[in-house]
Amino acid sequence: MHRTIAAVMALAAVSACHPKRADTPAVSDALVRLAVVPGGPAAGYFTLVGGVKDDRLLRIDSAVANKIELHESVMDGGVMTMRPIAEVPVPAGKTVAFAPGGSHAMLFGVDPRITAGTGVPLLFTFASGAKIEVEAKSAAAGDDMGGMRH
Ligand SMILES: [Cu+2]
Repeated sequence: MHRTIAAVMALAAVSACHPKRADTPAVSDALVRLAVVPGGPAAGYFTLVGGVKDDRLLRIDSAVANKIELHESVMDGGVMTMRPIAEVPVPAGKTVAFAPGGSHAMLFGVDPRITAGTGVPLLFTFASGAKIEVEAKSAAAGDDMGGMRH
């Protein structure tokens, strides 16, 4: 619990250094759904809101995951499957949601110390050069999305 509070305070301090927030896209509602099977890939969901200019999300990194891929869900012959996407357009002022059933981030090799409630630090890198760090909530595979609070 104390670690979570410290992380939130650290993020607040980082945010305070960048008052011109509308210049860059914003990231909110970040949630990492942990794998049902320990060691399996976790799924990341979040909402992007474009800044004053069009931008593109290029990648997401985390100190607690070996690799993070951006995926989109597509229908292929009547079967829902997913495929990697190289980048995500974030038009100025538009909201882009990464949500269950649609686009998501896939986290591979998540640190086993990450459990529901510990939180997951994510660093979003955009084509403009903007880097936005957020602390995603971590939830167990079975947790109801309706229980998400912020
Ligand atoms: Cu995926």
